[in-house]
Amino acid sequence: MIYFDAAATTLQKPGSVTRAMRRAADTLGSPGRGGHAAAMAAAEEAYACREAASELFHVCSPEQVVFCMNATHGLNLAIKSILTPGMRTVISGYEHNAVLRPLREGKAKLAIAASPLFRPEAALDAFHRELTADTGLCVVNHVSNVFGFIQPVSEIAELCRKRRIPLIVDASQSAGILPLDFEALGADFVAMPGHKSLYGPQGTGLLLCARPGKPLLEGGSGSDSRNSGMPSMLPDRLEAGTHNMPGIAGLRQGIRFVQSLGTEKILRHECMLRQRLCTLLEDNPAVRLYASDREDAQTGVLSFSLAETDCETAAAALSEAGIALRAGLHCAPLAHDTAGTDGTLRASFSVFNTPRELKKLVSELENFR
Ligand code: ALA
Repeated sequence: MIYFDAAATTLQKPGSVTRAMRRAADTLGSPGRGGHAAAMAAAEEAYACREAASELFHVCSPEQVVFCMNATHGLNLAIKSILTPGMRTVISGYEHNAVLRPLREGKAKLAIAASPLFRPEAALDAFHRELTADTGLCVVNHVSNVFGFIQPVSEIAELCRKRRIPLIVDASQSAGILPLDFEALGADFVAMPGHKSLYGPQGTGLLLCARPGKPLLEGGSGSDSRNSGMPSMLPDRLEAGTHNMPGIAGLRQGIRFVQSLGTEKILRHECMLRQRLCTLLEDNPAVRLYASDREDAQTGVLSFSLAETDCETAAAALSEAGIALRAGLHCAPLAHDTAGTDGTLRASFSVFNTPRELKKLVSELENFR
């Protein structure tokens, strides 16, 4: 199979990830649950993963790195830690349902800082306008999962800091691809999955926390057990229940893999594939590309549509031909509304994809001319 769906999940993982998961399943107990060798080894592994993440994302202390099941879990934790009903909440026009649904459930008063695709300056202007004095929260994704649009998150964060508005960043599509400096950003929370560009397994995610936050789950933490409430300190406060140690061990190796390559090289490779695919598809009049010429505005994610064929039908045909792409709304209807699309085909790459694989996709798309 040719796999171009890294924005959903990276399928090819470094060998070190799967080896670490196997070793963890065979040897690790649970951190904080017992003083025996297996529990101690688990505590060391979990701490080493927090350390690796805090190094990669410039988090002051490894304790501020909270393990989650995925970015959705982290975003729910973050949003529910800050949001109160009726709170004016500013979001970009490219947010995912992982942001929209908890905000709606929490009765946020939504204000959308909408801007055209691949125009970071316009995005910043929209946030400038919308981040009014009565705003209680701002949530923004670093990169749109549908279009790979890189939002000016540092500048938005600066606005939020100046206006004293709490900020949550959804780094689902940027963690492992773009540099991310948590301390410099000054966000309250940054959520990310482990299973996309950090090359960890499904069932892992991280929430970087600048404040203790409110637990979504209460239960055993392996600490402060006489306390009838959750401990006040991180990470225990937000990590009730037994940890996913095979996942955490795999994620640690995924982070090490990203560190060994460097995000700059990873981004360059994925953008090179996206640009080559654009060039190769230029001759096909049935294809409409959603792409930017600006290097600072798009990652290696490319959405496109076909003149005569609906995207789900095309994705099914491509799947038959052995090519995996995601089609439809990508759980982000707002992004499509903002960009004026009603579903797209999306090719998204990882470091394991090669230019040779693009040719097969281009040739299959000839069938839709
Ligand atoms: N949000 C993920 C995607 O874009 C799952 O496919």
